[in-house]
Amino acid sequence: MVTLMEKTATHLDVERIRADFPILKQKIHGHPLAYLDNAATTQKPLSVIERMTDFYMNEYATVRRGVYEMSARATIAYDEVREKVARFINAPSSSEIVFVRGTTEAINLVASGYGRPFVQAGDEVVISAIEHHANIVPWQQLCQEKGAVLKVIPVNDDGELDIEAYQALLTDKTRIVSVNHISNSLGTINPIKAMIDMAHQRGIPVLIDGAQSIQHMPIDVQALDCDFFAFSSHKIYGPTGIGVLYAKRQHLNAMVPYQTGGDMIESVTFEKTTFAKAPNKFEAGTPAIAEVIGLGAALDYINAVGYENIQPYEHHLLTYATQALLQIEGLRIIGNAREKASVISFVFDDIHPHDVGTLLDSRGIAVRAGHHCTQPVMERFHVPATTRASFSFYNTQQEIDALVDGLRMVTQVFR
Ligand code: 7TS
Repeated sequence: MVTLMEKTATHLDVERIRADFPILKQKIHGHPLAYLDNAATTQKPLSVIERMTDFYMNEYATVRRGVYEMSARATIAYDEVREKVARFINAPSSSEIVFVRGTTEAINLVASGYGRPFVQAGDEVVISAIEHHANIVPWQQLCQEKGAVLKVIPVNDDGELDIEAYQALLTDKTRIVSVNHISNSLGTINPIKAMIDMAHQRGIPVLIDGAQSIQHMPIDVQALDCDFFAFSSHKIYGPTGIGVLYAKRQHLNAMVPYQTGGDMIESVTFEKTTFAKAPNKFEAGTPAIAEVIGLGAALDYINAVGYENIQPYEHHLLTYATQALLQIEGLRIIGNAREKASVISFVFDDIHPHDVGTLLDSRGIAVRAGHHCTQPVMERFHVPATTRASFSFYNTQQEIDALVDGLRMVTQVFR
């Protein structure tokens, strides 16, 4: 299917983009849907939906196992997506791309596969104060098991990491640094290139949790020189149940398998098993075949729209929304970093975020209210929860106007 979009260097035709996303046309409680929860998950363009449907209708078969034609074709299509992912993030080789269920599984894989052999008692793991639970708990568990120490980079009142403090946290005992590229609850874009360079000066590998950056900006893992990069397909307009771990080959070779079973072996006897090479070593069991195909279609879609068009437009939405929200009496934005993605968390000191979210929903506006799986961030900013609006390139200024009107109603109802 040819997607309906217009690509020019400076202009994004949002109405034509929206035509690619059938779900956006609906009404919720009688109001046009304003889907502003893109940091949680993104909607799917027709090209992704139709590619997966077509695959199931005409091409579906298992991969890497069958001798028959359909399996061979499915395997080729599947392997092509691994190549496509490698090109998308500029990985040197598709053998450095491991398919996983999502960012959460990617981080767990590294905490287990890298952490078990290389982190010992007394060693240190560095994360930041603004991580998603997916980039806290696996490391905390590892540290507990090993008697290692979890160190946390502090964050200032604007939501920016304290880079001097970070540098001071890096020691001869640090075995890995694991930080997000963009905070899901504050929108902060972290200076990851500088952070990676600082860690590398001491020979420390760095994992970048790219769950939030992948939908907003081009990623070049070679330019970043990160050791690991993790993201989820569902946050870049692809299906759920599939994600990517990029890892440098030397790490993949040194890491131990995370799960064992079919597809990840070279040979098995009752006495001994030898493992396949990466990436297969880390992909036990029948993979999420149609989801991989869908991810490939999503990457094609983003390439066609172009980050060069997405970035300025989303930045415009961020600026427009920030200015408009600050006009609302009593509204406080949590997270005022100089470098921000199109994610805005806010609170009213006298109205609970769940009430805000519920009232907005009654007007068809979908936002997230809660701790956003970042409880330590809520504690740091002394709020129980926030309301979060997060914008994609398919959102419009009118939807932000609807959000602002909705919030004015909220303040009238609750005051
Ligand atoms: N890391 C970050 C920075 C995230 O934002 C998320 C999901 C994850 C990891 C986990 O990704 P998953 O695909 O494995 O679940 N963040 C959110 C969110 O902000 N609202 O819902 C999910």
